[in-house]
Amino acid sequence: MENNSPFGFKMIHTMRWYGPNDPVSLNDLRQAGCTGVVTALHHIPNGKVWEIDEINQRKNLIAKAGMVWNVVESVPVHEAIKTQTGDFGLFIENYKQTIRNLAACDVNIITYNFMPVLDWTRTNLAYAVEDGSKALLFEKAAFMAFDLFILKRKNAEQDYSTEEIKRARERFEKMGAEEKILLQRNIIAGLPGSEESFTLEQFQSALDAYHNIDENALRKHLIYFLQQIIPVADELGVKMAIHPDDPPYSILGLPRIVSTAADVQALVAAVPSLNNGVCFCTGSFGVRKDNNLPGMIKQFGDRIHFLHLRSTRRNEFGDFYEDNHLEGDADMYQVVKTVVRLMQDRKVNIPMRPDHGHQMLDDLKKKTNPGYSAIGRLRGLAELRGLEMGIFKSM
Ligand code: DNO
Repeated sequence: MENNSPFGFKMIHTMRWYGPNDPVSLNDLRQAGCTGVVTALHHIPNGKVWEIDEINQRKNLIAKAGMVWNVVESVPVHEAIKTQTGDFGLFIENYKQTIRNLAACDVNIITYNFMPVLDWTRTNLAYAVEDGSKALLFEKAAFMAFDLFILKRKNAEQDYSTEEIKRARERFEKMGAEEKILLQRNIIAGLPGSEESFTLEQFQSALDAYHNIDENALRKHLIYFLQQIIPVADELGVKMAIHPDDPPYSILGLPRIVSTAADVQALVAAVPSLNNGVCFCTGSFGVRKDNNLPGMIKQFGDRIHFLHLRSTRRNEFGDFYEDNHLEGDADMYQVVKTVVRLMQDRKVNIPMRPDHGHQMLDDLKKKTNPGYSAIGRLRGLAELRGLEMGIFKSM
């Protein structure tokens, strides 16, 4: 999409679509103002090759709806690759083949993550915001209560202060039976897009697989994976975009290695190719005060291949909820301004999606994928597009 005017490069507006079973239709996305779609072949088991036929079918479905499949989110990384156990060599070969097949169909940006066991984690998927809409919440006390008193993870208390344990206990004692079940389900039964779902026993053994894997070991495994796949991406012009940890710190004693600028820098230093890139998620990175979002966009600008724009609001207890896209702790004006400048410098249009959205208006009556209802995301996209245009025109 070349454009020769001095300020010609704009974000490509997309939304995530979970495929034909998504309650939000492709036509809904189109009407919300999307030109692009972000999707994955969720029906293919983790670790298997995505065949060209399947990829083309999905691509054609999107084209028929008048849009383009811009980004894959995600080609999941099998746990065996993260732990370097079992058939991990085979899973890496399969991953390479999936990259080749996607490239053959002209789908050239691939998002993935390297979070052990769990993808994104929240404790409450229907947190009542004062305007009557519902948001996603990570409540530290509830999370600790799950860890300490429901999962009863060995040595979990070593990860928390005495004060935190007291808060967790008080929180747990106030929970009814139903709330406990819901909390457990929210954490381990798999949020939309995460490819795994566990019972409590399965979950414990998945955690046990990381018994001997600390941050250094996990980072080595990720770097090994990158050394294997990035040459394939280089050969085919595919951009790999790693998604940061959400939340961006260790949970449940698991190592996490994509939470800060220093984490990303370590990956860049090990595998410098620009195809070793980032899905810059302002919602995930933004939970940490020490992550300077515009600064990180400048630092890693040449390898940001995809943007998740959303803003969280944190408190002093370590809780955060997903605020409206232009509110919360992320300075979205500075973020979008930095992105607009970056795109002109790089002469590229970077795909973005309004990440998540409140369940609101008519969607409150519907069964929706948490975070992925139509109207909340439509609001987010509309606000972000407006912000972008305002910045763009005043430059
Ligand atoms: C949550 C999403 C994540 C993301 C993966 C990328 O809403 O941002 O599930 O897709 O971590 O692999």
